[in-house]
Formats: sequence, C-alpha cells, structure tokens
Amino acid sequence: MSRDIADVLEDAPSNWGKWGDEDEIGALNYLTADEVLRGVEAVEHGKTFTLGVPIGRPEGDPVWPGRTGADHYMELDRGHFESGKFELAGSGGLEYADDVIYMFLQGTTQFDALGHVWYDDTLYNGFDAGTTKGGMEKCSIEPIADHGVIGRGVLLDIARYMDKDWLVRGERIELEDLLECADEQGVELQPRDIPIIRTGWIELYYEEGDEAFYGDEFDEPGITYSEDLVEWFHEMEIPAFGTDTIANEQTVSDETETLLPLHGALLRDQGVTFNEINRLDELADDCADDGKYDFLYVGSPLKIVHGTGSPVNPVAIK
Ligand code: UVW
Repeated sequence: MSRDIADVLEDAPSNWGKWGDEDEIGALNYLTADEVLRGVEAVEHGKTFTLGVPIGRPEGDPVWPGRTGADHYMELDRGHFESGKFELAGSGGLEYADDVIYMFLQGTTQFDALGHVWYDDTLYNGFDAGTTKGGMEKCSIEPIADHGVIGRGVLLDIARYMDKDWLVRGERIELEDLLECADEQGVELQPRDIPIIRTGWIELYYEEGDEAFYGDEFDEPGITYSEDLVEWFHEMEIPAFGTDTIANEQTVSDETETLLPLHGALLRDQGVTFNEINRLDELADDCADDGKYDFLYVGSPLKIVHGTGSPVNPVAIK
C-alpha cells in the first residue's frame, strides 16, 4: 500500500539549518577546496570522459514520461544568404549560422536544483513551496551553478558487478550492493565522495530504442529509500551523486511503494544534488581495463535564473 512520503520520512536525517537558514546548496557545502584537491589527487593519467548524452537527436532523447526531447531549430543558415533574405551590411562576405533550442531543463544530462522536488509544501531548508511560483525564488540552480560540483568521483559499476548489460526494469539496488561493488572493484568509498552509479539502463535506450526502454510502464532500476541507505548518505556527507537513469532511483520504490522517495529523502531533506541521465559505458570500460575507479569529477551547470535545473556535461578525469 502506498504511504504518505511525509510519514515515511518523518525521522529521516536532514541537513536543514546546518549551513544557516538561507542556505540553498545543501550538501554541496561539503565540497570545500580540500575536497577539490582530494579529487585532483585521483588524477593519474589525464584521461578524460565526458558523461553527457547527445541533445536534440532527430529520433529523440531519453526523458521522464510527460517531458519531450529537445527541439532544435536553425534560425539562420546558408539558405538565408543564398535567398537574399538576410544580409549582413559590411560583412565583406562573412556569413554565419544561428540556432535555437527548446528543451526541458531536465530533458538531458542535468543537475536538479534543490527546489526541483518537494513534499509537505516545503523545499530544502524549509523554504515555502510557494516560492516556486513563476520561477524558483529559492533553491534554484543558480547557487549550485555559482558553486560548481567538483570533487572525487567514484564509479560503482553495478551492471558489471551483477554481470549484466543493464539491470532489469524496476530492479532495486541496495546499499549492500553499492558497498560490495566498491569492494569488488577494489576502490575505497570515502566521506564526501561523489558516487556515480552505473545501471546500464540508458544504454538500453540507445541500443534497443524507445519501446524497450519505456516498456508498458516506465519503471527504472536503481537505489531507493531505506533507513540504512539514507543514513549512509548522511554519515558519509555525500554532496552529490549521479547515475545513468532518468531519475537516479528506482521509479516506484519497492520499500515505500511511492514514486521517487529519494528525491524527498536526499534532495529535499539532505540537500544532496542529483546528476541524472549520464552515459557511463566508456568510463566504465576504462575503469574495468585499468582497475582504477576514482577520478576528478567536474560538473558545471548553467546559471539559469530561477531555473529548476540545468543541462550539464560532467567530466571525469582519471
Ligand atoms: C522528476 O522530477 C520527476 O524527475 P527528475 O529528477 O528526473 O527530473
């Protein structure tokens, strides 16, 4: 039976007030200069991996149901000059192309702002949900973009650990799986790390298409709420985490039977930044090859005024 999320999370750990009443970046406060340097220490070879997915493919982009992929329009191209419909006075033959993109800010690889999801009419740090009307007055993506998301990333290749190309629809990942996967990979998870969890799920979209990905019911695999998992995030002071799924968690929690409870427990209560829809296979293959699963993680969202999130192309540097 589906439970009220506020009841489920009544005693869950919270970071409200920890960095003052006006704080809007939550657990990113843990990412101090020392943590950036700890990330830099993980760099050995200078190999780089960009984790963003393509934006605006004619055949579509993977999105949460109800959202649409990016629409990309040419506003100006060679045709305008050929037809004489656009002239650039004094250009001396110099021409240019311009384009426009219309997209959901959560419609690609992205960071959620801390005000993106809430319950009980209240955002992270106790801000009133009414502050979202007409644009995020509080907990928008801007303060996160001002800060940046930079630290030691650790890939947890759950798909490989489970010996699968991708997890099964709706499959749950437990805290134990994360810890055992790290153990098997021979990497130590340290406080203030940025875990990057690979399920293989987004690869299913690109390799087998829409129907295989969405199925009859949208139900992604992933971690979900449990007391031990949210306690672990809290004790480990996890500032942010990423996955290769649309929403970073099991869609319908088989623990709470509610939708996306970790958006409540981690994003709204602990102020943990969510980095969603990453493409992780190249990074994962490289980690499996050299046995090195940690790296400098650099995420730099756009400063979208009052935005609920921002596209991002995170970089992992090994
Ligand atoms: C929802 O907000 C439903 O999902 P996401 O965090 O993926 O944008």
